[in-house]
Amino acid sequence: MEQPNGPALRAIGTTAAEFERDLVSNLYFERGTTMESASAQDVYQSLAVTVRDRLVDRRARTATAHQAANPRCVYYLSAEYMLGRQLRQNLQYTGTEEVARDVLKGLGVSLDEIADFDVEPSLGNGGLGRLAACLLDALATADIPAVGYGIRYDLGLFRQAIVDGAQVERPDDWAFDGSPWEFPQQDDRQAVGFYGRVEVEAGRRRWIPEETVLGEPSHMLVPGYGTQTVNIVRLWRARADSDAFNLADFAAGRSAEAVQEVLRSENISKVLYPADSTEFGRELRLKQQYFLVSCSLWDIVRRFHLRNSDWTVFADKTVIQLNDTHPALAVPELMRLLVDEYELDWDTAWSITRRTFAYTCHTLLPEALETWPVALFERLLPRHLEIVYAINQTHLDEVESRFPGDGDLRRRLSLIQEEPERRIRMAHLAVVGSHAVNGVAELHSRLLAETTLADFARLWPERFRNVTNGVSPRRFLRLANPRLAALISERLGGEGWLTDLDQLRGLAALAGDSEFQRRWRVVKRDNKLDLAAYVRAATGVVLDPDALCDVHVKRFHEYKRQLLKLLHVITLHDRLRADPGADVPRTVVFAGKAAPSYHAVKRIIQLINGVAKVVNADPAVAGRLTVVFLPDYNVTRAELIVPAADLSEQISLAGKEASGTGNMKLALNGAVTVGTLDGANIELRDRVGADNFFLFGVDAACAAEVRRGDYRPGEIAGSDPELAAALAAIADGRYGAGFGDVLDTLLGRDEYLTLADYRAYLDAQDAAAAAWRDPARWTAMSIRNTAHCGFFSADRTVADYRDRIWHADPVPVPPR
Ligand code: F55
Repeated sequence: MEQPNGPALRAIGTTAAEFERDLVSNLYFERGTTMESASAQDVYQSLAVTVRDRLVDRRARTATAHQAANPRCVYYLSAEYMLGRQLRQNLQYTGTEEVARDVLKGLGVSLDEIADFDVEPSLGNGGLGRLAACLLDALATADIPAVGYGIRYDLGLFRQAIVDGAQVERPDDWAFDGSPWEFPQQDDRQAVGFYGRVEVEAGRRRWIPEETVLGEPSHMLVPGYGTQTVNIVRLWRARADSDAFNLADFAAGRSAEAVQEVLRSENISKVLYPADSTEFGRELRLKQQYFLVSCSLWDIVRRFHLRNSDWTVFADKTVIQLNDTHPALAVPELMRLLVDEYELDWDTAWSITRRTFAYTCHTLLPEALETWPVALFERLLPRHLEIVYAINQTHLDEVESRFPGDGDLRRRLSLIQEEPERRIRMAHLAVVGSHAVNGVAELHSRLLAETTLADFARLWPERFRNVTNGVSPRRFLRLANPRLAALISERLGGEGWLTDLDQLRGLAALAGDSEFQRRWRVVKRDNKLDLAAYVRAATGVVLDPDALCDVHVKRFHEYKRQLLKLLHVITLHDRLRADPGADVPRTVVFAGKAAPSYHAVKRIIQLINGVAKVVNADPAVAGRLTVVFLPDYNVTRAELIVPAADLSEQISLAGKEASGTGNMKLALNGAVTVGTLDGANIELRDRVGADNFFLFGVDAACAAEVRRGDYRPGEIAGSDPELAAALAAIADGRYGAGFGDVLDTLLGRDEYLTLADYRAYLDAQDAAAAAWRDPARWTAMSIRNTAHCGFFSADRTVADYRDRIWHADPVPVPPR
């Protein structure tokens, strides 16, 4: 986008009159209607464009400033982004929320009603995708030149409905009613090749693809908070060539055949794969990965050439962060571009490539490390396979020279796994092709270097580092919890904390102040009323705003142990039937999606719904215990639940959760954590203080040891009467018949040590209940959680990436 110089542009202002003029004019010229006859959808679309336009001028100035400074740019490659709704964010970042509210009111419309038409693009599965969005927010806020690259899936992560207690997946056609935040760029399409063969031409190898698909970029604006910088996230959509439609077939009545080629091409960006953590091999997914990488690298190189001509400075101007291994094909693709297309010699190209890439790993689960069958890879990307082999050869030669004769080590470090079938190890490719490798929390980075990537850490210790995750305080406090944000700003004397989250420390002195505590509790209660209104409309369940709001919200996975929480609920149900004073009044909220093919956790969702039905209908516990499963957890739902939570469940088996980020969002909003020594929980506890955190459970070392020994879950169940009773209640069909399979996983292997941690978990919950009975004590804990969460700002995370990996300087954008 160019700086508007030439003919004068219509000025974009922030006064009510200017806002109203633009809104009405957008309604007229974009929607072809007037206020009198506009639908709510018309008003929403025009409002969105009116707000968006207020960022366009900043974007133009940002592009100009970047062009002039020729800085080092950060390119974030991610197959997933969970950006969340855009309207309120952009109103806030442009400072037009009040103006918009007043103007709409004057026109007889309520902003809150219109804002509900805003649809979140759910282009991710969970934490990894949301982290990408938080980092983009913090990058722009830090004035760092950055572009996020991703895929514009037509269908985002499935929408979850609960039918007869079970998860049902529905397509998420998020842009169905229009997508006002996007700028599609049909004139910037880029051809991507697949299949074909490698030809040798004058001694040079060149890939001749057999099939091409067009990548069409569409970008969304990523404004920084309190700054003029507006970066972009560029999402690629697959398009068939315009002559792919077979007119002859169509004319002959073969309409399905006529569109076959169009569909085959456009299928590439049709749907986000709903797998989280379990590896699965699908040709279309590999195609998606290459599609993302090929389009994005072409764009990165094009941008480089706008400002530079000499390849030797490429890595000084470019850093490409790989968000997990999904975009790791960028390593051989950059090599192919440099060697085959730009004719650099191999060693120069390899040095540039390594200096350009950095890789973030988000897991420890071996089953989540991506590998691709060599046969498939060879068919789809024959030249890339040759390049991977060549990289592997140099790599293994280095291993041999450093550790002569250690064949076993060579086998373990190879980019190719040989047994049971030959597969390419994408994590190894990413490590070998990068100058920096990071985990996402202290424990995770340590375990990566000690276990999953131990051989690499021995080979290149200098490449390994930690960058603990963080979350955007703008989205997860200011936007999600305006009441708490207002109270904080009032006490801290301004909004400086929004970009300097350590300032929250100033609240610690108020932790014991009874008037401040009262205000704090009013905010929490009001947030619970909002949640209750939503829950009632969505599920019919009525929540008590004075009950302890206990939340377990995140993707479903056995390691996250939703089942442990459910055993606690069942035990509470038993206890309360015998003694109504056995626990504090409590609402337990579950939310999260299960991968459609992950049968074991879909059964747990059914069991949760079975328990909820029985407990909520049991007069013996009415007003004491309520259980809800809130369907379709996404960023928007999180923004509703997180501000209302009192107790945050972070109960994964130690050593399994890489970091977690829900733990940070909840603590920031004053929820107290009950958690294990896993992921970033450890750092959270260190900061908020052991007194303000309910710790329980085996640690990672102990968990590994238990797993190695002969663990007998049946014996634990036999020796703990309350646990035995909970299991018996499930077996007896109290919560629905036929949950024997769930019991079998517990009493058989109990892979995630649910039974081993049960008693310690109940004790921690009893301690939490005791603290809740003393409102002054609880509120002080809650305030201290918020006060000591500054470290978990995504701004700190970005500062760490900048200092430890990117070495990219900010480029301030001058105001107009
Ligand atoms: C998505 C697709 C595939 Cl093929 C594999 C994994 C995923 C995915 O969504 N992973 C994910 O969300 N990982 C999470 O990343 C977070 C951000 O670093 C961590 O906080 C969290 O611990 C980790 O599980």
